[in-house]
Parts: sequence; C-alpha cells; structure tokens
Amino acid sequence: MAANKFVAMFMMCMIVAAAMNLVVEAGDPNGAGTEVYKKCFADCQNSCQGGETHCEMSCDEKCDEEETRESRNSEKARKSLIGMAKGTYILSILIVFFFSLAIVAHSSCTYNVKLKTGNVERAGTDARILLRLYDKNGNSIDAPSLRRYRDGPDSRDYFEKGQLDKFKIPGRCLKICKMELSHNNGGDHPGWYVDYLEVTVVNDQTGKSSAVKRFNIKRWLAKDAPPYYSTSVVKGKC
Ligand SMILES: [Ca+2]
Repeated sequence: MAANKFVAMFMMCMIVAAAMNLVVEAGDPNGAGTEVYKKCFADCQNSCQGGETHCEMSCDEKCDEEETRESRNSEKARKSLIGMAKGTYILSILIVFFFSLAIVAHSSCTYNVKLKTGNVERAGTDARILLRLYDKNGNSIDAPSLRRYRDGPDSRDYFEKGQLDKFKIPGRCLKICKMELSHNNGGDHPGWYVDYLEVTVVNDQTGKSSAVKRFNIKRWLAKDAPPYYSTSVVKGKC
C-alpha cells in the first residue's frame, strides 16, 4: 500500500505548489499603488496651504510619483514571490522523485512458503531443514533453519507426516525459479519424505503478490532411502 501513499503524497505536493503559484499570480500589482495614492492625496490636501486648484495639482503630481514608486516595489515583491513559488514547486517534485528512487532501491519482499510432508510411514522429521530459493542469476534467499521462519505457533510440531506447514521468509525481491531443500540428518528417524513446496513472493512496498511457484519433490531426503540416499534435493529450471 506504500505505493498508493506515495502517489497521494505526490499529488498533494503538485496541488500545494500549483495553489501557491495561483495565489501569487492572482495578486493585483496595482492595488497597493492605488491605496497609496488615495492616502497620500488625503494627507497632502489636509496639510496643503494655498488655493484649492494649486493644492489639487501639486498633490496629484506628488502622489502620482509615490504611486508609481510603490507599484514598482510591489511588482518586484510579486516577481520574487513567483520565483519562490516556482522554486518550491520544482523542489517538491525533486523530493518526491528521490523519495521514489529510495523506495525502489530498498524494496523488500516476503516469501510465503508452503511445505507438504508426504503421507507415508515415518515421513516426518525433527532434523534441521535448510531452504534456498534462487533466481536465474544465482542470487538466493537463504533460510538456514526453516523452522525459525514458521508462520504458526511455536508449539506446533513441524515437518510431520501428512502436514502442510507454512513459513514467511523476509528478503530482497527476486524472481524465484529454483530451490534447494536439505536437512542435517539430525534427531530420531531423520529421513523425510517431501511431497511439494510452493512459494509466493509478496512485495512489502506495493503489497503485490507473484504467481504461486510450485516445486513437486515426491521423494525421500534420507541417507537410508532409495534411490538417492541423499538428504538434499534441487528442483526447478531457470
Ligand atoms: Ca522420519
């Protein structure tokens, strides 16, 4: 959902910056000058000594100059404000741009793993399970003790006969095409019959989920079981 927040923030920055621009543009550059003229003329007439016509003419001339001067000053201030608003506008766009770059650079994912132990005699194991998920470039997400990433209660007995166990592994975002599953051959009856493993990758920033990637295993990971006599398996082609 972070992407939606990002878009909302971006839109808000654009609106605020545009509004600032509009407010400044809408300001009347002559408004201040006209008020100045009126006040100046009134003051001037009050203090003027001489004939009415003489006073009007001299006050008009004097206040006209003052009005022009004031107009020039307010036009300068207006231009400076427009400059600032445009600066803010560009700055807000730059901030949002670099913020989005940072999000992309630090995108993280959660790997939701479902693991099905086969429904055959002594299929379960208490051995320590290791899972590695690979992308086509050989980059991997490693879970050296899968139980540690359990998506369920600690009290549950994982990797038992016929069970579907769930795990959540955090890591950087990769497109998974291969997996390696193995165990340390520890505990009583360590031999383990694995049915299948499924992975779904969820992007933590966008909340978007990949398609389910399923690896059918259907074999023993055991030192004493044919045909492999091995506690590790690699599945998937990249
Ligand atoms: Ca077993």
